[in-house]
Amino acid sequence: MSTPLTLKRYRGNPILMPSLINEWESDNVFNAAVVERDGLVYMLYRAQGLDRVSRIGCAVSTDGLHFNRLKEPVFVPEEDYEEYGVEDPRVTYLDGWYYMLYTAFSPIGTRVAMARSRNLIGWERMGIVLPDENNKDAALFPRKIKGRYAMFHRRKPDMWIAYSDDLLHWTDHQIVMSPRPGLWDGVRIGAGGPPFYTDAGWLTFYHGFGEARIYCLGVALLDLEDPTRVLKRQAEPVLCPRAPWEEVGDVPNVVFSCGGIEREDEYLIYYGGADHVMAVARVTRGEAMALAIASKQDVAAFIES
Ligand code: BMA
Repeated sequence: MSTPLTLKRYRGNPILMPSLINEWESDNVFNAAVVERDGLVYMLYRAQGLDRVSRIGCAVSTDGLHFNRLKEPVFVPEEDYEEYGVEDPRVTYLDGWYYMLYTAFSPIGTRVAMARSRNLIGWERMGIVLPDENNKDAALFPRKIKGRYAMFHRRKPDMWIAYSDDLLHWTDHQIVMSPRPGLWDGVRIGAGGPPFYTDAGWLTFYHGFGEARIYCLGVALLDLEDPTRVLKRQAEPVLCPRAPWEEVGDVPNVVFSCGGIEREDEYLIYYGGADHVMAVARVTRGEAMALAIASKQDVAAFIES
């Protein structure tokens, strides 16, 4: 591919910052799931206050850029397995429900847990879905694959997929992508938000870091029927920390996405900057589909060689 795909930052970033008015979100607001529903954009963001416990707040917008927050968090730790916090929500709409996969953090470690909602405000717990293992970065696919639910998850240092008939029991675990030693994502990778369905494949944004521990975002296109078949994975990252609020914050040099939305002609990718604020960047559908063209060119070059 001649010009690598890159995300263009919105000039008005950051779009959400900690609020000194609400103690529970006075320290950091970051790593949000974002969903469009009936013309409104809902941002479900991870928030930390002085107690450093992660809770999930909700902010609503008509344009996806300017948000009004609810005063109280919509999801807070209640179970033993969430004692230290509920982190990094990723939300998928499927069959009339919004499903949230999140990291439940407690003295036993990090577990992938699930909750569901009809309206994005009231949530009911479904429990831990990947028991007995430290895991995170889970995201549910927005469609079933060959009749089964599918989700990304992360067994260090790789990005994995698993399948389920009932959303509660997950089997058939397989690696989707691994770090690429020597590149920006050479040490550890994990899913961004749920992948976007396109005719050419699952458009997948993910995070990764290399030896310098700079968290960047990358992009790949995965086969619709078997996402472990990587049709294209761009060598270059699509976004790396460069703005001051990406380089300096609670954890320096981090851009970390838990999801985005698709519009008629573009994708809006939301991300946390330095584990401290929320921001958004965009890429047009045309630019994103250059990945599909590049994957076909790779195949053609391979056949000719
Ligand atoms: C990961 C997660 C994210 C965080 C990132 C960078 O392990 O904890 O929530 O944004 O590290 O600190």
